Amino acid sequence: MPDDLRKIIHVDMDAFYAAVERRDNPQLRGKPVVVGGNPDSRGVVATCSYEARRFGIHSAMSCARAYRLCPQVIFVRPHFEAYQKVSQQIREIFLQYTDLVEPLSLDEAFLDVTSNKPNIQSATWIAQEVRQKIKQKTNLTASAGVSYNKFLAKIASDVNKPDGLTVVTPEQAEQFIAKLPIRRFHGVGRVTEKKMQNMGILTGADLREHSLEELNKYFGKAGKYYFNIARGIDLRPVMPNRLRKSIGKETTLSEDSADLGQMLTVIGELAQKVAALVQAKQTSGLTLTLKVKYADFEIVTRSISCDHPIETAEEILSLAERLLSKTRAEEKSVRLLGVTISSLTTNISAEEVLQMELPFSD
Ligand code: DCP
Ligand code: MG
Repeated sequence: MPDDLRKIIHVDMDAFYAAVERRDNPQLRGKPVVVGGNPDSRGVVATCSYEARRFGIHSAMSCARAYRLCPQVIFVRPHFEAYQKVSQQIREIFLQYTDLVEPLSLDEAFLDVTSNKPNIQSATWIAQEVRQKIKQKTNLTASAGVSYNKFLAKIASDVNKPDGLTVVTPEQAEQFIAKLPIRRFHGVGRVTEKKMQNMGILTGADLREHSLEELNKYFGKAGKYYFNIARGIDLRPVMPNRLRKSIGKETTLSEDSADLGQMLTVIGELAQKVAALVQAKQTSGLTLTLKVKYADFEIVTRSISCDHPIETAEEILSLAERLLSKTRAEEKSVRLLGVTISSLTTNISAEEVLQMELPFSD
């Protein structure tokens, strides 16, 4: 298929956590709202309402800073189960149109509707239907971008946020990209942005003036990618079910053991590793699972779900210890132990997934 004949939609909920909180608590409507940690401690902003964004508040900023920018801001704690429910509801709507749905996080996904279940010609029409159905089902708004590849659809969905739709046709792509600041290009992180600025590359148009040889010279493998996206070429397919569902680690003991103390030491080390991964991915999870393989190779798992996100090594260890007591570890001796966090609360894997697909990262 020629590379400009696919029909790709990117759907992204507006101010997702904040919108859910506002829906469920009418007192928050029309007010600057931050969802996140505690402003008195070292909490960060997960997201905020558009009213709060007007004061310069944004995701990943410290709550303390958000408070300084807007003292009347209302801080609310997240309700992950509500977000997961909405995530499931919108997924069901997407699947009415195509099975080629690639979630990037709880609130956003790519859909390839080149061929689709209801046989609708216009991807723009589908995007409007999807947005309407989301509104009906969840009472929340989503924005969508429609184009012929992932790169353009994703950027397009941001253009008319909130509650907007943007279409970039193959004819419009060149102009659309020419005007884009390079930091909006996926795969351009801060380091690359600086490097490009030093070369006088500020927009898509500037990028396009550089030859493949030149870009290869400065950016190595990534040169080809930049060369292509400057021309609106992005052949990455929409990959269903790419969403990371869990983060875990396991280890085989150096010798089978029936010693609880030794098992807890191993679990403590696993807990440290899992907590570090969870933090690196800026996520957390609601469910902890302990896996035990006994010396006779029988495998059992025990799980526990919390009403708050599990993030720290200490909490992982203490939960895992409780789970271990529900196994026959001491009796049967153990060969392998594993610790996994699931029901992830955010999915910063959006970035991760995109980076994984790119030939480089910075
Ligand atoms: N999120 C988070 N920490 C971040 C970024 C996001 O916890 N650093 C969570 C909260 C967001 C959700 O993920 O509500 C979706 O992220 P988006 O980037 O899509 O942001 P929003 O949906 O909040 O706003 P927008 O309207 O800009 O999409
Ligand atoms: Mg969003």
